[in-house]
Amino acid sequence: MMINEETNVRQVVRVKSHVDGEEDDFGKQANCIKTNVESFESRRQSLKREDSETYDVTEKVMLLGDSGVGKTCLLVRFRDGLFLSGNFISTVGIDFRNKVVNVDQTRVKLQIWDTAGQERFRSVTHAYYRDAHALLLLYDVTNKTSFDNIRAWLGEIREYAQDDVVIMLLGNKADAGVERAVRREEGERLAREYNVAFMETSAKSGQNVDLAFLAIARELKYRQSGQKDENRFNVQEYIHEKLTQHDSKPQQCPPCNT
Ligand SMILES: Nc1nc2c(ncn2[C@@H]2O[C@H](COP(=O)(O)OP(=O)(O)OP(=O)(O)O)[C@@H](O)[C@H]2O)c(=O)[nH]1
Ligand SMILES: [Mg+2]
Repeated sequence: MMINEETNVRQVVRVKSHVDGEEDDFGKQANCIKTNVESFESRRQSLKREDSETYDVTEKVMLLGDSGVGKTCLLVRFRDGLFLSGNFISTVGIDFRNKVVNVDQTRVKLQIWDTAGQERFRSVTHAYYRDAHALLLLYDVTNKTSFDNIRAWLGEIREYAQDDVVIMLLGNKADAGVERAVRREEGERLAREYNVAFMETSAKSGQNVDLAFLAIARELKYRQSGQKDENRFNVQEYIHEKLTQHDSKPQQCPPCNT
Protein backbone atom coordinates (compact mmCIF):
# COMPACT_ATOMS: atom_id res chain seq x y z
CA MET A 1 0.00 0.00 0.00
CA MET A 2 1.34 3.44 -0.87
CA ILE A 3 1.77 5.65 2.11
CA ASN A 4 0.89 9.28 1.88
CA GLU A 5 3.80 10.95 3.62
CA GLU A 6 1.82 14.08 4.33
CA THR A 7 -0.35 12.19 6.78
CA ASN A 8 2.78 11.16 8.63
CA VAL A 9 3.86 14.68 9.30
CA ARG A 10 2.77 15.84 12.67
CA GLN A 11 3.13 19.34 13.84
CA VAL A 12 2.87 19.89 17.52
CA VAL A 13 2.41 23.51 18.45
CA ARG A 14 2.71 24.06 22.14
CA VAL A 15 1.07 27.15 23.55
CA LYS A 16 2.11 28.09 27.06
CA SER A 17 -0.76 28.91 29.41
CA HIS A 18 -1.85 32.52 29.04
CA VAL A 19 -1.92 34.42 32.26
CA ASP A 20 -4.18 37.48 32.67
CA GLY A 21 -2.41 40.72 31.82
CA GLU A 22 0.39 39.17 29.72
CA GLU A 23 -0.86 40.65 26.45
CA ASP A 24 2.64 40.97 24.94
CA ASP A 25 3.31 37.33 25.61
CA PHE A 26 0.15 36.41 23.76
CA GLY A 27 1.28 38.45 20.73
CA LYS A 28 4.64 36.63 20.74
CA GLN A 29 2.90 33.26 20.96
CA ALA A 30 0.64 34.17 18.03
CA ASN A 31 3.71 35.09 15.95
CA CYS A 32 5.42 31.88 16.97
CA ILE A 33 2.40 29.83 15.85
CA LYS A 34 2.34 31.74 12.54
CA THR A 35 6.02 30.92 11.98
CA ASN A 36 5.42 27.27 12.83
CA VAL A 37 2.50 27.09 10.39
CA GLU A 38 4.64 28.70 7.66
CA SER A 39 7.50 26.24 8.22
CA PHE A 40 5.02 23.35 8.24
CA GLU A 41 3.64 24.56 4.91
CA SER A 42 7.12 24.77 3.35
CA ARG A 43 7.90 21.25 4.64
CA ARG A 44 4.62 20.02 3.10
CA GLN A 45 5.56 21.54 -0.26
CA SER A 46 9.02 19.97 -0.14
CA LEU A 47 7.49 16.56 0.66
CA LYS A 48 5.19 16.99 -2.35
CA ARG A 49 8.23 17.64 -4.55
CA GLU A 50 10.03 14.60 -3.11
CA ASP A 51 7.00 12.44 -3.72
CA SER A 52 6.85 13.41 -7.36
CA GLU A 53 10.29 11.78 -7.85
CA THR A 54 9.76 8.42 -9.48
CA TYR A 55 10.87 5.25 -7.75
CA ASP A 56 10.28 1.51 -8.00
CA VAL A 57 10.32 0.43 -4.36
CA THR A 58 10.13 2.10 -0.96
CA GLU A 59 12.17 0.87 1.98
CA LYS A 60 11.93 2.13 5.54
CA VAL A 61 15.17 2.68 7.41
CA MET A 62 15.36 3.78 11.05
CA LEU A 63 18.25 5.50 12.80
CA LEU A 64 18.72 4.41 16.41
CA GLY A 65 21.23 5.02 19.20
CA ASP A 66 21.87 7.18 22.25
CA SER A 67 21.24 10.91 22.18
CA GLY A 68 24.16 12.83 20.67
CA VAL A 69 25.74 9.97 18.67
CA GLY A 70 25.04 11.85 15.42
CA LYS A 71 21.88 10.29 13.92
CA THR A 72 20.43 13.56 12.65
CA CYS A 73 23.82 14.70 11.35
CA LEU A 74 24.30 11.40 9.50
CA LEU A 75 20.90 11.76 7.85
CA VAL A 76 21.49 15.39 6.89
CA ARG A 77 24.93 14.51 5.49
CA PHE A 78 23.42 11.72 3.36
CA ARG A 79 20.32 13.68 2.32
CA ASP A 80 21.81 17.13 1.73
CA GLY A 81 25.58 16.66 1.78
CA LEU A 82 25.94 19.06 4.74
CA PHE A 83 27.31 18.84 8.27
CA LEU A 84 25.32 20.40 11.09
CA SER A 85 27.99 21.85 13.34
CA GLY A 86 27.39 24.37 16.10
CA ASN A 87 24.71 23.98 18.74
CA PHE A 88 23.44 20.47 19.26
CA ILE A 89 19.65 20.38 18.87
CA SER A 90 18.28 17.11 20.18
CA THR A 91 15.54 15.50 18.10
CA VAL A 92 12.07 15.54 19.62
CA GLY A 93 10.09 12.32 19.04
CA ILE A 94 10.62 11.22 15.46
CA ASP A 95 11.10 12.79 12.03
CA PHE A 96 11.81 11.49 8.57
CA ARG A 97 13.39 12.33 5.22
CA ASN A 98 13.27 10.59 1.84
CA LYS A 99 16.03 9.99 -0.63
CA VAL A 100 15.83 8.03 -3.88
CA VAL A 101 18.97 6.05 -4.78
CA ASN A 102 19.82 3.85 -7.75
CA VAL A 103 20.62 0.20 -7.21
CA ASP A 104 21.52 -1.24 -10.61
CA GLN A 105 18.42 -0.50 -12.70
CA THR A 106 16.09 -0.03 -9.74
CA ARG A 107 15.20 3.28 -8.10
CA VAL A 108 14.90 2.66 -4.38
CA LYS A 109 13.20 5.27 -2.24
CA LEU A 110 14.69 5.21 1.23
CA GLN A 111 12.27 6.62 3.79
CA ILE A 112 14.62 7.35 6.66
CA TRP A 113 13.20 7.77 10.15
CA ASP A 114 15.34 9.80 12.52
CA THR A 115 14.48 8.93 16.12
CA ALA A 116 15.16 10.81 19.34
CA GLY A 117 17.84 9.07 21.40
CA GLN A 118 16.60 10.50 24.69
CA GLU A 119 15.08 7.94 27.03
CA ARG A 120 11.84 9.91 27.48
CA PHE A 121 10.89 9.37 23.81
CA ARG A 122 11.42 5.60 23.79
CA SER A 123 7.73 4.68 24.00
CA VAL A 124 7.04 6.92 20.97
CA THR A 125 9.82 5.40 18.86
CA HIS A 126 9.08 1.75 19.80
CA ALA A 127 5.83 2.06 17.88
CA TYR A 128 7.76 2.58 14.63
CA TYR A 129 10.20 -0.36 14.90
CA ARG A 130 7.78 -2.93 13.48
CA ASP A 131 7.46 -1.16 10.11
CA ALA A 132 11.20 -0.77 9.62
CA HIS A 133 12.98 -2.86 6.98
CA ALA A 134 16.44 -1.81 8.16
CA LEU A 135 17.97 -0.27 11.27
CA LEU A 136 21.13 1.77 11.42
CA LEU A 137 22.29 1.53 15.03
CA LEU A 138 24.82 4.21 15.94
CA TYR A 139 27.29 4.75 18.73
CA ASP A 140 29.78 7.58 19.10
CA VAL A 141 33.44 6.45 19.02
CA THR A 142 34.28 9.26 21.47
CA ASN A 143 31.63 8.13 23.96
CA LYS A 144 32.20 4.73 25.58
CA THR A 145 28.78 4.72 27.26
CA SER A 146 27.04 5.01 23.89
CA PHE A 147 29.00 1.90 22.81
CA ASP A 148 28.22 0.00 26.03
CA ASN A 149 24.53 0.77 25.49
CA ILE A 150 24.52 -0.98 22.10
CA ARG A 151 23.68 -4.33 23.74
CA ALA A 152 20.60 -2.77 25.33
CA TRP A 153 19.60 -1.27 21.97
CA LEU A 154 19.95 -4.69 20.34
CA GLY A 155 17.69 -6.07 23.08
CA GLU A 156 15.03 -3.48 22.26
CA ILE A 157 15.37 -4.27 18.57
CA ARG A 158 14.80 -7.96 19.28
CA GLU A 159 11.71 -7.07 21.27
CA TYR A 160 10.06 -4.55 18.95
CA ALA A 161 11.37 -5.01 15.38
CA GLN A 162 10.63 -7.69 12.78
CA ASP A 163 12.81 -10.82 13.09
CA ASP A 164 14.28 -10.37 9.61
CA VAL A 165 15.07 -6.66 9.93
CA VAL A 166 18.46 -5.70 8.45
CA ILE A 167 20.76 -4.26 11.13
CA MET A 168 23.94 -2.29 10.60
CA LEU A 169 26.11 -1.08 13.47
CA LEU A 170 27.84 2.26 12.85
CA GLY A 171 30.64 3.78 14.92
CA ASN A 172 30.11 7.46 14.13
CA LYS A 173 32.47 10.45 14.62
CA ALA A 174 35.34 8.45 13.11
CA ASP A 175 37.01 11.80 12.38
CA ALA A 176 37.78 12.16 16.11
CA GLY A 177 41.50 12.00 16.90
CA VAL A 178 42.70 11.83 20.50
CA GLU A 179 39.11 11.95 21.78
CA ARG A 180 38.45 8.46 20.48
CA ALA A 181 37.34 6.13 23.30
CA VAL A 182 36.26 3.04 21.32
CA ARG A 183 38.66 1.27 18.96
CA ARG A 184 37.43 0.12 15.57
CA GLU A 185 38.28 -3.52 16.51
CA GLU A 186 35.88 -3.32 19.47
CA GLY A 187 33.07 -2.30 17.13
CA GLU A 188 33.99 -5.08 14.71
CA ARG A 189 34.03 -7.65 17.51
CA LEU A 190 30.61 -6.63 18.83
CA ALA A 191 29.14 -6.69 15.32
CA ARG A 192 30.54 -10.20 14.75
CA GLU A 193 29.08 -11.37 18.05
CA TYR A 194 25.60 -10.24 16.97
CA ASN A 195 26.13 -11.15 13.32
CA VAL A 196 25.39 -7.66 12.03
CA ALA A 197 27.19 -5.52 9.45
CA PHE A 198 29.57 -2.85 10.75
CA MET A 199 31.52 0.19 9.66
CA GLU A 200 32.78 3.45 11.06
CA THR A 201 31.33 6.68 9.69
CA SER A 202 31.75 10.40 10.05
CA ALA A 203 28.88 12.79 9.42
CA LYS A 204 31.49 15.55 9.71
CA SER A 205 33.86 14.40 6.96
CA GLY A 206 31.29 12.31 5.08
CA GLN A 207 33.40 9.14 5.49
CA ASN A 208 31.36 6.03 4.58
CA VAL A 209 28.03 7.83 4.94
CA ASP A 210 26.81 7.14 1.39
CA LEU A 211 28.27 3.65 1.57
CA ALA A 212 26.22 2.81 4.69
CA PHE A 213 22.91 3.86 3.13
CA LEU A 214 23.71 2.42 -0.31
CA ALA A 215 24.71 -0.95 1.17
CA ILE A 216 21.40 -1.04 3.04
CA ALA A 217 19.45 -0.07 -0.10
CA ARG A 218 21.22 -2.82 -2.05
CA GLU A 219 20.56 -5.45 0.62
CA LEU A 220 16.87 -4.53 0.81
CA LYS A 221 16.48 -4.45 -2.96
CA TYR A 222 18.00 -7.92 -3.34
CA ARG A 223 15.87 -9.25 -0.51
CA GLN A 224 12.75 -7.92 -2.14
CA SER A 225 13.63 -9.43 -5.49
CA GLY A 226 13.76 -12.83 -3.68
CA GLN A 227 17.20 -13.89 -4.85
CA LYS A 228 18.10 -17.51 -4.23
CA ASP A 229 20.16 -18.09 -1.10
CA GLU A 230 23.36 -19.20 -2.83
CA ASN A 231 23.45 -16.00 -4.93
CA ARG A 232 22.33 -13.77 -2.12
CA PHE A 233 23.83 -10.36 -1.78
CA ASN A 234 25.92 -10.16 1.39
CA VAL A 235 25.97 -6.69 2.87
CA GLN A 236 29.09 -7.28 4.98
CA GLU A 237 31.05 -8.65 2.00
CA TYR A 238 29.90 -5.69 -0.10
CA ILE A 239 31.10 -3.21 2.55
CA HIS A 240 34.40 -5.06 2.92
CA GLU A 241 34.95 -4.99 -0.85
CA LYS A 242 34.16 -1.27 -1.09
CA LEU A 243 36.33 -0.38 1.89
CA THR A 244 39.32 -2.36 0.62
CA GLN A 245 38.91 -0.82 -2.86
CA HIS A 246 39.04 2.57 -1.16
CA ASP A 247 42.03 1.66 1.05
CA SER A 248 44.02 0.32 -1.92
CA LYS A 249 43.66 3.58 -3.88
CA PRO A 250 46.96 5.48 -3.91
CA GLN A 251 46.97 8.13 -1.19
CA GLN A 252 47.21 11.72 -2.42
CA CYS A 253 50.41 13.31 -1.27
CA PRO A 254 49.95 16.98 -0.31
CA PRO A 255 51.93 19.34 -2.54
CA CYS A 256 55.48 19.77 -1.27
CA ASN A 257 56.57 23.28 -0.36
CA THR A 258 60.22 22.69 -1.06
N1 LIG B 1 33.15 15.33 15.22
C1 LIG B 1 31.93 14.91 14.86
N2 LIG B 1 30.84 15.42 15.45
C2 LIG B 1 29.62 14.96 15.08
C3 LIG B 1 29.47 13.96 14.07
N3 LIG B 1 28.16 13.69 13.93
C4 LIG B 1 27.52 14.48 14.79
N4 LIG B 1 28.39 15.26 15.49
C5 LIG B 1 28.06 16.23 16.53
O1 LIG B 1 27.41 15.53 17.59
C6 LIG B 1 26.34 16.29 18.14
C7 LIG B 1 25.05 15.50 18.13
O2 LIG B 1 24.65 15.23 16.80
P1 LIG B 1 23.12 14.86 16.43
O3 LIG B 1 23.14 14.34 15.04
O4 LIG B 1 22.22 15.98 16.70
O5 LIG B 1 22.84 13.68 17.47
P2 LIG B 1 21.55 12.73 17.57
O6 LIG B 1 22.04 11.32 17.63
O7 LIG B 1 20.61 13.04 16.46
O8 LIG B 1 20.94 13.13 18.97
P3 LIG B 1 19.38 13.03 19.44
O9 LIG B 1 18.56 13.72 18.42
O10 LIG B 1 19.32 13.68 20.78
O11 LIG B 1 19.06 11.56 19.55
C8 LIG B 1 26.28 17.58 17.32
O12 LIG B 1 26.94 18.59 18.04
C9 LIG B 1 27.04 17.27 16.05
O13 LIG B 1 27.68 18.41 15.49
C10 LIG B 1 30.67 13.45 13.44
O14 LIG B 1 30.65 12.58 12.57
N5 LIG B 1 31.86 13.95 13.89
MG1 LIG C 1 18.73 13.85 16.39
